[in-house]
Amino acid sequence: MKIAVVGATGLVGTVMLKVLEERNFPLTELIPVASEKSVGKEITFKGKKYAIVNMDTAISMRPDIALFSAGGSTSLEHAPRFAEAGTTVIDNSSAWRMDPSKKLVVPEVNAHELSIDDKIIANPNCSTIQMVVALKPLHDKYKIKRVVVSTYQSVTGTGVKAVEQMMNERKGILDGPMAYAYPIDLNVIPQIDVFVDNGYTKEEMKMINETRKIMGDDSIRLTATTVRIPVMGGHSESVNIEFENDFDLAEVRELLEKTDGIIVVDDIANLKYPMPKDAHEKDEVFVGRIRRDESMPNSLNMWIVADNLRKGAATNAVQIAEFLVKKGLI
Ligand code: 11C
Repeated sequence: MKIAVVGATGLVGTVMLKVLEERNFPLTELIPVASEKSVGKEITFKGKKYAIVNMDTAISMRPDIALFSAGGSTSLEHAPRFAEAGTTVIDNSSAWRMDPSKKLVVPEVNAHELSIDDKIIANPNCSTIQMVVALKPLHDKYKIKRVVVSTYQSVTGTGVKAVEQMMNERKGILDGPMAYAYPIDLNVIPQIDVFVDNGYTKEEMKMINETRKIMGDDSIRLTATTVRIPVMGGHSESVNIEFENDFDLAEVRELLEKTDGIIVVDDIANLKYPMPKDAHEKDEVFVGRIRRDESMPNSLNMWIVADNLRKGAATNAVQIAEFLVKKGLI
């Protein structure tokens, strides 16, 4: 199994390599791919050194799977070239997500949709992934009518420049390069990505549109407010859900506890609830503060946290690859 990691030197690419290594992915050859300025540099994977190559070299090596995390325009240009060479691409950008001919996959939710003909598979946005993992078992049981979500998102979602901005500000360096329009340390910015015509941001619209596509149900109504906070380690979400049918709170908890990939941390007597500092470098989605919304019938509140670079990006992509291998779909 030859695996290419496109964008191997970026924040998500680096975590992809780590996750492949940790999960002992059955690869025989690694092909790290990055921009021309990194070509020739070496990365170490499982104690072995691999030279970074460019896109054309990688395509000529005909990998079985290419994990892409190199941005939308790179993906639009190069993912089809890999696919034509017979490689299955799992793409972490937003380029293909809403393309009706491409699957948008969170393995715990809809891996069953995948077939051998899917040569470009889209990996969803981080804030969407962690939410749908928790929504799916509840939707199956009680049918979701409406979701209201507010996010508290880590600066790592923006990339290295944002991490540097926050760390500089923390050290009192206030004239360094800015990833955001405003200081992020000691601040909260109610804008993630650019605004679109309806007054929402692109991040908010991704959460709305991607959730419906992954859950395969356009009848679910959603509204989102996405917010950047000065935190690393993971995204947090306050999620309010209205169901068609009533639920039993103990049963909700049991359903979540039984779901693959979810860890329920909900013991308020001992002040236990999910936090990004605990989710950091973990592959699971953490759910807590599970309680009835007493202002509405059939409604629930919960708090969802996950490492946005892991389950929100790299781990989800590697899990898709694992599923393809297990089911013989490559
Ligand atoms: C953020 N969710 O936290 C974004 C990053 O579509 O994959 C991921 C953007 C994407 O800023």
